Amino acid sequence: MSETVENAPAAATGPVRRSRDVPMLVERARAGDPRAVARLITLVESGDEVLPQVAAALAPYAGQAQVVGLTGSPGVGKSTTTNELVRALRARGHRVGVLAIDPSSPFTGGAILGDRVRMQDHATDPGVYIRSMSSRGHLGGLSAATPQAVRVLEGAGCDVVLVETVGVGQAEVEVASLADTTLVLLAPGMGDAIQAVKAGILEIADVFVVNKADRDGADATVRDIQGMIALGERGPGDWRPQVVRSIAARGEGIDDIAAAIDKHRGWLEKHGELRRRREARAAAEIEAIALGALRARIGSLRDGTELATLAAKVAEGAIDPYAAADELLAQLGS
Ligand SMILES: Nc1nc2c(ncn2[C@@H]2O[C@H](COP(=O)(O)OP(=O)(O)OP(=O)(O)O)[C@@H](O)[C@H]2O)c(=O)[nH]1
Ligand SMILES: [Mg+2]
Repeated sequence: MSETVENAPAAATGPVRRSRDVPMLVERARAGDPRAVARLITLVESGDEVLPQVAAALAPYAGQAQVVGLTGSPGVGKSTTTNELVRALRARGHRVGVLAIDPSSPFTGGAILGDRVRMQDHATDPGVYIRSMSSRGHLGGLSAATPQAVRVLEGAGCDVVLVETVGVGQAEVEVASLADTTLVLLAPGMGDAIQAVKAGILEIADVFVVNKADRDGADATVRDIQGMIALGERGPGDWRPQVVRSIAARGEGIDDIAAAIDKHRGWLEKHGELRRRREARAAAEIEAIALGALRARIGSLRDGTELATLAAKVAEGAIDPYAAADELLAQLGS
């Protein structure tokens, strides 16, 4: 495992060959072979037709890793922080998986992204898998692909999986909310705290990290966030989001971030929230897969004559569009 998982060769071609390969691939991934891990994630990322078999083979290993999401504006320091957290987790002896999700770029098959440069420190560490992922082509989108990639890393024996996403839109918020613990990174200035409220990422934050604390305005940003947290309604047993400062570029504050993650983990377990979050994650996953399948079937209807026939009827006023949509859905069920 002396390489990052992206460097492995492309998956073998031909669905029959791949389908026969699945149990063997999973076995190799279980044994810690980074090429097998890479191929499995590539299958997930590309929405390959053998995915149901991959998911079935990985099902027994579900829930074995702690999943930590890191989100925040572009350039706030997510990758730098991830890199440092990997170092801290390795020092504790954990096996670590990293998924850097890039929702804006098309399917890359693991091509080099800038992110990886900041994680090269761990490129030769056999206890670390690092993978950049983009899945615009995936059935069900990122919200379906990400948990499956997490399952691959769980199957490969990772104790902790760190998921980095750029927090700029709803899809990314969804991905971040799939984690057991979500870190929202902010930087001083730039009205970042206000942006966080607008983007709806405040609700998903378990821990706020004010990174780039070497810059002016860090105190004000911490105060802003604490003010917003104070306004939130919470019951006696509820989690109160933690606020931590860091200078990730110098490796400062990383222990505080790790301590906040541990504290949240303790709270999750004590209140049965870990199970609740994981069930919510599974529900979102099932929904995304089902909607993706439905969308694909509607797409194929669009290529056929059914939709054209219904459209002609609606256009000429013979039926209304709701009735037409009902008819279309009825055809999907048949
Ligand atoms: N001054 C200062 N710079 C930092 C700090 N942490 C990270 N940086 C720098 O900020 C820049 C962006 O860091 P990244 O870790 O790539 O940020 P990111 O959030 O992963 O960026 P994207 O993935 O592009 O959204 C790099 O030049 C880092 O060296 C910090 O604590 N202080
Ligand atoms: Mg990054």
